[in-house]
Amino acid sequence: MATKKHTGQDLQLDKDQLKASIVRHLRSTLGTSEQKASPDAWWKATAAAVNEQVYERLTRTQQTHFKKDTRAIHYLSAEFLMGRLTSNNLHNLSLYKVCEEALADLGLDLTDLCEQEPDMALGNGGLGRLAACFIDSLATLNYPAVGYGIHYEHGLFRQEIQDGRQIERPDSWREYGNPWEICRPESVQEIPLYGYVETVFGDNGGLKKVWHAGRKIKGVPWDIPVVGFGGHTVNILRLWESRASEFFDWDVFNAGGYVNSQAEKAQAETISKVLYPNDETDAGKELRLIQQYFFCACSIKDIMRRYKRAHGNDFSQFAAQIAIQLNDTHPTVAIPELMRVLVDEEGLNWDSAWSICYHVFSYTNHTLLPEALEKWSVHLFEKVLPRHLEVIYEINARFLDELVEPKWPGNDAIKAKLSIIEEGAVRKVRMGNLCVIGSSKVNGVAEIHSKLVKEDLFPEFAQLWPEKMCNVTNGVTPRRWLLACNPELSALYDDAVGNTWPLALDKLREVVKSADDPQFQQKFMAIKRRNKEKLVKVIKAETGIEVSAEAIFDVQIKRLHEYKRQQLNLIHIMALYRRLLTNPDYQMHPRVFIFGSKAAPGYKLAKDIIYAINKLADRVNNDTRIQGKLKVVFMPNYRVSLAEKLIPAADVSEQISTAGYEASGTGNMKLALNGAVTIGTLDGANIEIAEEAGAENCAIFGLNVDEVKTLKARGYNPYDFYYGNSELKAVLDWFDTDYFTPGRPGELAAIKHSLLEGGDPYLTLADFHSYSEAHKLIDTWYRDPALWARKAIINSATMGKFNSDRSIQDYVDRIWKLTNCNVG
Ligand code: GPQ
Repeated sequence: MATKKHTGQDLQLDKDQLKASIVRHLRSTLGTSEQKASPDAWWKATAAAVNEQVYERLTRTQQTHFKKDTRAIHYLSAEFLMGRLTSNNLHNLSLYKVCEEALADLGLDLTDLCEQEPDMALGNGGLGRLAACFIDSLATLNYPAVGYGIHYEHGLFRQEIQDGRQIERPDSWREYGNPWEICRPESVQEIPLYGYVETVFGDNGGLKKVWHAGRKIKGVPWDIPVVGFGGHTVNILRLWESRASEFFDWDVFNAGGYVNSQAEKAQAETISKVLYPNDETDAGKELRLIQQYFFCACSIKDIMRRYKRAHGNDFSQFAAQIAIQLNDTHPTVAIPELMRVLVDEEGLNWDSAWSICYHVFSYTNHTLLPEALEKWSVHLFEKVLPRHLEVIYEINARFLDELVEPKWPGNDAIKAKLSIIEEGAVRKVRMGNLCVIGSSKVNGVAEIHSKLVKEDLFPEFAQLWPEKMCNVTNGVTPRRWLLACNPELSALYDDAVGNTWPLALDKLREVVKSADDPQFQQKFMAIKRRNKEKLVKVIKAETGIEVSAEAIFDVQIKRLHEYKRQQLNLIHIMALYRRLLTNPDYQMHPRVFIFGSKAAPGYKLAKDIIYAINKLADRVNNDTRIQGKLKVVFMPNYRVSLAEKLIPAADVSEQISTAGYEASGTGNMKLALNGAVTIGTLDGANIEIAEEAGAENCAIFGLNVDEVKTLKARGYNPYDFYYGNSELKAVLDWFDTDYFTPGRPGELAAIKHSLLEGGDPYLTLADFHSYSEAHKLIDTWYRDPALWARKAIINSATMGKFNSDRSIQDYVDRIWKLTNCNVG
């Protein structure tokens, strides 16, 4: 019997069919005509035509999953940074070319049309984008998976730059509708909050807890289909929107309380109104805890509903069927929620319920920064989730008595450290400890990070459960981050190694043998050059700044944080500028430093650094004395769709965090994959990138993790470096002047202050010299075109390990134990 090569092949469309479908949707779905349709209507009609394909495959996937009933993973994440979906869905359905041609026939350009789509920015940065890459890989590898999160009405703020300063504007990604989401009223859930707990006699004579909620909130699911590459599996991302439980409280309304009933409605809707714009800091707000509980409780109910449809009230298969991944501590409250549901509502005894929970949950840690490890005051917990606090106390008591006491008899210090409850003036619930105690596996996101999680963050837990701690190095989807964003390089790779690399990124290693081939080098660098020329236009359009594609494009794109050290890049650019001013013959290839970064609105120093970069840019870009050798560009409103334009055009990738602070990084992977050479510290995944590409193809600098620890233990004094390096001193003293802020001296002084009196907690000054030397190396390399091309090619060709498909397969093998479910 002939095997079908491609499931879903019967659905493939040709150009004319797609064209007809787009026009039909333009008329019948969008209610307009070819003559008067706006670009927005054309985009939505195109999406609607594509959705015919998506929904059919979604239905087939769901039928297959129901029939096969194998274990599924439920990825709980407060953030999914999806970006745009049009080009991604077209690529994954193998419809991109067809659609391009269909639209061309209609006189339209697909790339332009894709620009109509607002980014779905329901995340802050790396953590949210990782979740988006992971659900792409899960669908691509045909694993049954559901992503669960929050349907924020407003995603991450839109950043405007006014006189060099960041201004936050609301993001309204779905103001005019979004064609990729479907509301599912049939799966609405109701969620309790507040109230009190009553102890009553249960049917079997035992005591039973009943939570009388003070309020109820409705959770309305919105599904975003997640199309795997090849279009076989279409999973869903289910995002919960909060609504008031009853639209109108008629009694209140009739009694003249219209305003009150409206206030209730507004309060309920507030829960999913906005994404917290903090990255790696604990917001510590009541609303944030409610957000977390809201989406976890809705998701657990949804998981229960689906499980019961297949298994009724027999929970013996629950742990075998259900895996739940906690993406950082934000969804931790899912653990006591599942315990509550199993014990209070389903009547299981504690031990059975706990055994289920323990086997269902796993936790990924994404940071070692203490300020990011969430803690909630016991008082707040008691008010919002009174029953959950009781459950947490019970989990904690059993853990301390049954595990800690036998292992460390009478050791109160260890008990205090491992307890879920932090004692003190304000007692707190430690979500990290709860995660570790309630999960069967805990993973970090790069080798070094996982080692530090084990040795520094949770050493006693690692002693208790050595087999619980593991590593899964992060990855990125090569479909979005090479195939879709860099079409010319993709085509070159198709020619060189065949077109299977989007599924098997390791294939690109074959290209290493061409790294010294002048013809291949020429093609590779010509593509980079054209990508840079495209970016030159974007830079001009967005900032008015003129840059030359002849220069080295040196890119630092990531959230603004002291540990990521944009300030190190900043002071190094100032040093270069000073060198050029003091020595007009200073030898360097022209360089454009490009930044893209949002600062948390309340993070004052981060905002000052953005301001300083912009003020430096004003001065440098308009200084004719340096003959255009140096340009500085701050691209406003950094987001996924902008990353897709910056990354293919980058020559140099700045990955310069203090060693031990960047858990992994994923931008580092995307940039190297597109042929940028990394200048970086031995931190996070940089270490593994250098292993794959060869250390000689990266510019590694700075203190390593051990050296950072040693220096800190010895007592780090930034003044040693300030007085020990006259260039560094001169650069820092510049901050006190009005050189960059004419007429307003001292406006940038906070940066200098943080690096000296502030103690320079991230060792910026300690790494300055080594960073500056690494940049000299980059410059020397670049001035040898064959050498540079070789390094760029090798970087791109050796990133196979960082395919998020590999990460997902590691999760499957080490944690989730799923079997693939091929959709027929
Ligand atoms: N990360 Cl805890 C975030 O983006 N936000 C967070 O709140 C936390 C971590 C990042 C982390 O900084 C990067 O090093 C990782 O590559 C990324 O998570 C994904 O693991």
